[in-house]
Amino acid sequence: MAALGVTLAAAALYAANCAVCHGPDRLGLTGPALLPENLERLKPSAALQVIARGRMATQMPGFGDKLSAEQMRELADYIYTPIAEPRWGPDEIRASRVVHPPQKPDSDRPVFEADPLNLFVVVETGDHHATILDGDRFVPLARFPTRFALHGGPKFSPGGRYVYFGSRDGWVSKYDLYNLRMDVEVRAGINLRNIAVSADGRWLMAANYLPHTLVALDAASLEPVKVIDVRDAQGESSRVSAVYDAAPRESFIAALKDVKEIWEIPYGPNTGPVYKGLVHDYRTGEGLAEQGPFPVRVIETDDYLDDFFFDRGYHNLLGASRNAKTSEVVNLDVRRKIASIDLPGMPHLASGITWDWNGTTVLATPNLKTGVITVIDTKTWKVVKHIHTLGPGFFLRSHENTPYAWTDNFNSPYRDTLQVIDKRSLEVVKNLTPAPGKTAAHVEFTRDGRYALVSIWDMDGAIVVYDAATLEEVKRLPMKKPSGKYNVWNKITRSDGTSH
Ligand code: DHE
Repeated sequence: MAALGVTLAAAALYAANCAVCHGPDRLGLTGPALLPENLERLKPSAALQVIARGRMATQMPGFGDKLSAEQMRELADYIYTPIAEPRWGPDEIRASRVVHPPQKPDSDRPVFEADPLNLFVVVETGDHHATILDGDRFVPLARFPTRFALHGGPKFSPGGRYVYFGSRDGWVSKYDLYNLRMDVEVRAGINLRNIAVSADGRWLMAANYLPHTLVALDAASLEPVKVIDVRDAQGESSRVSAVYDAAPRESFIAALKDVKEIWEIPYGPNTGPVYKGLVHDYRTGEGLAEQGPFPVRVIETDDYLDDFFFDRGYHNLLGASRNAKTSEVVNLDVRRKIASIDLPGMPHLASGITWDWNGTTVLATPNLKTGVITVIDTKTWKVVKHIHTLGPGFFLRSHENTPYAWTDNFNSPYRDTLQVIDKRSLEVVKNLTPAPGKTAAHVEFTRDGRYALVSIWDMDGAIVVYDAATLEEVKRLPMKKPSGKYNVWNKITRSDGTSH
């Protein structure tokens, strides 16, 4: 009874102080959602600090002089209390859509002089903004607010005119790079992992942790086309860890967190979406055709696989589980495991890259728990080398026109130091510390591969531009905790050295 009383008191405190921004149901409004699933990355003690002092560079005020210490603790406990899985179906998604009308008629050509294919989209997580950078002169062309806490790489339309962002809170935003303006936004979920855009630019698929859905949107209007309830044949539902566009296969591939399945969802002209309106239950028929638009082909796996890397042709994927020490190679054509690789360091396969080496193609991946870059032959699926680094890293990047791959030591005391690996000798050839004491991570090259742009992850941070051949710094642009940066050309041409 006492516990119920405390919860009721906390609910009242929440309604009086928080609901106006975070929503009466805690699903988020102008402020982010306050649910255990959305707060996974924030310790309760840190949440208490935010309630007391507010959050810098956001509209979150501090309540330290309004509420007692006890009331703030009750509130902090309350926001970590689970709620029944919220309903977020086609109606809620459609109702959330925000269209930003243009100030003047849109141009179908870029409104600036810079090369539209050598732009960088820089995500600044410090104050939830994005900067559009001219990749030849390294000058910002625009800076605009984004939704709270973007995650995963932004995705581009095939010609590079539009860029799409996904936020951890479920928002999908479409930005027009030619007219430098936000076009339309929609909330596809409550807790979203990432988004993928089909190779033909017609569809966008959003992967959600909450609810357990994949949401197909029309990429032009961001109207929902289909909400797929994610369950295995036994009815067990699953969070979706990530969704990828497998362009050569004309399909989306989804990694599932809680069931031992990989899902392939074709969107091409033969098996893809014939627009028949919304279909909610994909398991209504035996064949793909009966499933309506975006049918699901299920591949059963031996383990839970929630992080993927695809070979160049998208015939095979390497899948890792956050819990296992072994990764599985799954052939998507025969739809079964063809090899397993011992990878105990928790590989971060989403950051893997490939290059040609000694007559074969190798895949290299950082590891989140061990200070090695693992290099794997994609013909034999055998480990070629473990390249030892200063500490566990997060991202790995290169470009066709450079002999070097760059990695970080994000999860270690050496997080301020980047390491440059020679792709021929598979040796570390240089350490770079652009801002001592501040995390340096995530590299992206210009479209010609001449320059490498590095993020300094700090409120008083920067993008540091290096000459990719001499490894000398050429420019430094102040930014607010820039996380990733994404070059239009490298993305739309699916450069081997970058994420897709
Ligand atoms: Fe990410 C991409 C998963 C934590 C920054 N991250 C991805 C992708 C996956 C993934 C599957 C590829 C999807 C895509 O780009 O479309 N990330 C995970 C996790 O499972 C993990 C470890 C825990 C979690 O809670 O999500 C995780 N990621 C982080 C962070 O803590 C980072 C460093 C800071 C942040 O802003 O959240 C972070 N992840 C990124 C970035 C990318 C990313 C910047 C895009 C990389 C790219 O170059 O494409």
